[in-house]
Amino acid sequence: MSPSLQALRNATSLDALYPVLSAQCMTAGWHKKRPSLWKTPRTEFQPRHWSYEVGRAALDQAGLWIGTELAERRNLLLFNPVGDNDYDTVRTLVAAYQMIKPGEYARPHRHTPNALRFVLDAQPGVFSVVNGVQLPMCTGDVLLTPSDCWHSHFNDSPHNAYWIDILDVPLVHLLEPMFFEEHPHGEQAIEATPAAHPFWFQQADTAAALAAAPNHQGVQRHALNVADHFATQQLQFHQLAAKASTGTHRSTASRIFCVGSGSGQATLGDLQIQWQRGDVLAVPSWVPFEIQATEASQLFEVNDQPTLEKLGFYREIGRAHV
Ligand code: GTQ
Ligand code: FE2
Repeated sequence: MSPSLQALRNATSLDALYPVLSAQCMTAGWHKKRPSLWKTPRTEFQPRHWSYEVGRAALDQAGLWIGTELAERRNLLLFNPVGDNDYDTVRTLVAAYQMIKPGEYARPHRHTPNALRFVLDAQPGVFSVVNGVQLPMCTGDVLLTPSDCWHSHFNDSPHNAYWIDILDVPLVHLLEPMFFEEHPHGEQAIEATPAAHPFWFQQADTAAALAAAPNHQGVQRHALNVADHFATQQLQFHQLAAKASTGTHRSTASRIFCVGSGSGQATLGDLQIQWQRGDVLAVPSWVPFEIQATEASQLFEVNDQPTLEKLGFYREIGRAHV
């Protein structure tokens, strides 16, 4: 008989059994350290707010010493201060401010995580190149770089350009299908410069769609048509009239809001904050939240609702109109 079987047979009580089990990497389900099930969602992630004024000043300052040659990307990750996390913004998504200076080239690479950019400040001449297609980055635009697409960014304008990156890297960390590759030639040949593209959502089109959307007590919403390219994330704009509110809502999705224009306040769980243009709000899973506009405002939201829906885990309370 093996020594471990012998030790099991020799045990004369449950307490004597546990260390023998433990040596075999077995734990008695009735004797585990932590509960494995609980009544309603719990998250360690905190509701949070980041200021664009601060993020932009930090990127300007960093830009004195770090270039895209060395950094590949000059980005500032907005991490949630939970445990030793220094990357994830919410459980499945990371948000970052990125800046690129005139004449700089952020060299191409590709990765399994899906990425998107919401442009905060860019003059004509700033571009993302996605699989050889050159797409302009103008203020208020959203650009997709779906999983495994080559992407690089460059700035031929005379001013620094700023945007917010949102990626599902934390989801890829959880599920572990990470692949990353630098482009073999260090630059992408430009094969097309289209006037419209399914990866490019221009602010003028967004504004028109929002204006035509149903109005629910001063709130109009417009979802971007990304489902064919993005399996994990949903993207939508909210237009709030002055003094309008989203109403209180909670769901099992994690959400990131970027302020495109305007200003206001929000209640995110126990956190009360004031927001303005360019700021980022993080709403972890099951945190009740309400966003109120002081002046007419446009918010851009990215959430992981499609991931939860595909898995059958999406639940929500509140908000009749999505
Ligand atoms: O622009 O390719 O903020 O790959 C994080 C990872 C930006 C990018 C980020 C990235 C990028
Ligand atoms: Fe990237």
